[in-house]
Amino acid sequence: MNLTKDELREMYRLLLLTRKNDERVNEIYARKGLPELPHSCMGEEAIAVGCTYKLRQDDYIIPSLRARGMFLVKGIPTKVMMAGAYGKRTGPARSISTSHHMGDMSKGIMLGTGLIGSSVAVATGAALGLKDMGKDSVSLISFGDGASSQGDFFESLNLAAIWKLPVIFVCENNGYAISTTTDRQMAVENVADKAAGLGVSAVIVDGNDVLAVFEATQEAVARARRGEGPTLVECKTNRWHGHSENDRDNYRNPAEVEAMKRDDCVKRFEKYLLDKGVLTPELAAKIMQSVLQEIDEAVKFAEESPFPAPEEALRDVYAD
Ligand SMILES: Cc1ncc(C[n+]2csc(CCOP(=O)(O)OP(=O)(O)O)c2C)c(N)n1
Ligand SMILES: [Mg+2]
Repeated sequence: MNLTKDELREMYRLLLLTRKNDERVNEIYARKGLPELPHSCMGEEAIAVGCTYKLRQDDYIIPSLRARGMFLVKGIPTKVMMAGAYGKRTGPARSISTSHHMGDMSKGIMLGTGLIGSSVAVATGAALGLKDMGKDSVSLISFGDGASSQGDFFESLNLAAIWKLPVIFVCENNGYAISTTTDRQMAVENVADKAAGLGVSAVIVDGNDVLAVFEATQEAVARARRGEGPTLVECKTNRWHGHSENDRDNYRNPAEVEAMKRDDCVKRFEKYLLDKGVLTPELAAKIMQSVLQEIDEAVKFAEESPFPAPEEALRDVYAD
């Protein structure tokens, strides 16, 4: 593994920032409501951080609904994400887009959509464009197990395999599509099994292990840059909350959710770094303090920012 101690600590900070940001947004939503309905990524942070860490600025990503850490790794400021949750003018694209589907081409983030599965095709098209332009950049898309049963998924993987496109398909398999368990929406056990039938290399990793996700993705990226085509990285993970913060999650046994929380990807990485001596309790406390301060500042920024003016709604929608 090619990571320095500073890089490992930075990964830990990003994991913690993703977790604490999510916690804060959920808390504000529960207390006083927010224009944007939060879809918690708690339990799944290791995938977002692991698959995006060390990507280049000119690699293109489309994060899923539950991959908020990908924005942070790619350089979207916490305060911009927070302003998006508040629907403020300082949010992504003046908060015309939701903050979980935002795009910023200057950072290599393509705009996603709420249409499950559709972005898999967009990312594949981007990979075709990169290949045609002769670049060695890659396109990386994250999506859920539910999305892997949409037609877009099969068509995209099929073409990506035939044309050896530089695209990495990162599946966050959390076992649920809203309330539907994976065994009720697919007849094979793994999403990776679907890739095999389409000629796409696939690997299954523990999605709660940030380094396992990082290594598998880095390998996939290297293959893609060498012109060897697409890879599907299936990350097995857990969704701690309901589908969204207004989902009462009454279809799951609380004991099942409690068991998930015992395998906490942030705590697991923290323990690993402490055992290795990369982190000390003092340093961990310092990182925690700086993360909480960053989030406090983001909340202040979002609360003090103005709402967009109504007449701005159509700006950038139609060409002049
Ligand atoms: C085409 C389409 N069908 C249905 C929906 C409603 N919907 C939103 S999220 C979701 C489930 C997604 O499950 P999964 O892909 O496993 O992602 P997860 O929420 O578990 O991260 C559904 C059915 C949608 N947004 N788009
Ligand atoms: Mg799912």
